Amino acid sequence: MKTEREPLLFKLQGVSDIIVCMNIPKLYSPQRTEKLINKHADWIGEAASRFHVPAAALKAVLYREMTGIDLLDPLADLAAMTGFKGKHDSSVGYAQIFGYVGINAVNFAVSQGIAGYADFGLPEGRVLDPGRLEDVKLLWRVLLRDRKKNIGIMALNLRLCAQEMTGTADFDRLTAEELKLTFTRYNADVKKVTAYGEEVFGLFLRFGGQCAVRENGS
Ligand SMILES: [Ca+2]
Repeated sequence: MKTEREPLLFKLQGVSDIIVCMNIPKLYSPQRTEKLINKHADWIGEAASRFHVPAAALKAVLYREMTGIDLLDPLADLAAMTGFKGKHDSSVGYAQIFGYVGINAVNFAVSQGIAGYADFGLPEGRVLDPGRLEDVKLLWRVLLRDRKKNIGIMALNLRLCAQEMTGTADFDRLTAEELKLTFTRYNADVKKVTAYGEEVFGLFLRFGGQCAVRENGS
């Protein structure tokens, strides 16, 4: 016979555990997300053409990330902003990007001549360091405060994800499987396609995206 208050309550370590047990409402409904994606179509189109990433890929990731943001997500950002419990980074903004991830994405783009630090209001003259707290805070604030730059850095991160997973950042060459791997990498540091990768690929097709077809691995 079960005794009162166990086993669940004894497992609860704090607020974060309680939150896991609750169904937290989302910040953006699918309908509102679609509206915001349409509203920012110009920013998305600009990032797509400047950074050579299909607009459909940007819309797909944005849709998946935005519809996943719950009402408590801003609390994690507040903790990062104030340094609460030593926290200085969080997945932030429409595209839910961590500061250190943004640094890696921008560094990659700069190394390829695709973008410059000044494009994102960042200081020129030295390579940003994802292990340096001040640099992480700097990039994180850009991601938090500037939605257009958040979308731009998402595009650059997708380029880096493609490079890591497929050996090229040229989206015109990516097959369906390679796109799934690229989308997977946006969300997790794993080598096999996840449900997230499958889901975003489905969204990519829904937003009009196309993939390359290659035979014999050529
Ligand atoms: Ca977040």
